Amino acid sequence: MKESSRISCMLAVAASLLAAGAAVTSPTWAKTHEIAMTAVESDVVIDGSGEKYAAWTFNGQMPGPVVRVTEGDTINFTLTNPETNKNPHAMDFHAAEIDFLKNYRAINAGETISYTFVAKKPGIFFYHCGAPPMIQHIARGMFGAIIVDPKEVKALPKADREYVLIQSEYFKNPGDVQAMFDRKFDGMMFNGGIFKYHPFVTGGGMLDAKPGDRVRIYFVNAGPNEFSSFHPIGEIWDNVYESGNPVNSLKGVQTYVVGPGSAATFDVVVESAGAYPLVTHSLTGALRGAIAVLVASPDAKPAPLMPMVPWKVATPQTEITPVPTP
Ligand SMILES: [Cu+2]
Repeated sequence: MKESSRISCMLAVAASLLAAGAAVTSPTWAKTHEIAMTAVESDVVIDGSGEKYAAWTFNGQMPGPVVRVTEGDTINFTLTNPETNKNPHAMDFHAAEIDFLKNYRAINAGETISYTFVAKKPGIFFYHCGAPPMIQHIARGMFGAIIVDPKEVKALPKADREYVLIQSEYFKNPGDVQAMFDRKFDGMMFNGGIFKYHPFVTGGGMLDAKPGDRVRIYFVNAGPNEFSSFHPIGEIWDNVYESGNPVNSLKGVQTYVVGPGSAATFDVVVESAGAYPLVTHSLTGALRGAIAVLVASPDAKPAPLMPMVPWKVATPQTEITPVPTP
């Protein structure tokens, strides 16, 4: 080989390596998302009678907003802690793989923090405030979900309907940190409400589906302490994906345990019209609020990922739930 052709060959190899490197760091499908949230210390409604709770939240709602990106996407995240707040706050994304000390540190009221991460692994992930005492910041409402869709669109079967369901414990005295350490919860919530998706309870709603639908539940357990034993009454999970990753696939599962700080994707194909309560089969939780009734009916309407968040109860039905007299 002549010297000139050897050099041009080496240049071609170098160029192809550079191109390959560029493809690794910046794949053509990947997007960049600017995601900003604000820590808001304010009341939220936690049951169908309009009961208020002194929550700490992301963006004034419990749970915080659902973040949805695709595997390989970059997230530029900013958290603002307004001067009007009284407490430090932070943000920890379980979908990120970045330094905890630098990025998940608590910021004081009046401060802002920004960091960047690439959502490298597909699935459903928890996010939460990590400011001390973390047990209280999560119990008071600073949690949410981020869905990282697989870049391969056929990695999961096509779902007809999708919902995000986040389980968390309710402590009636939001200042009683000792009760949180002692696991003395007063209620169990799905998406920040007690019996929020129970149509027979005052102010309750439901999750809608049509018979034959493949319903996908992105399920997160915010805790802070209790395990969820997630079960569809009258049905069987067709598929469960641990952490929502398509490679972690189980079939024909009756009940699946999701620990605090974990998540899984559950698919159920509702065979026929009817009601299918989704519960934690740890019954102290279900009977204190963690029941979401999936109702299959031919005239089911389209629904958002997280129905009734934030929960606004316009007219409490006092004939069913008496107003306490002072
Ligand atoms: Cu916080």
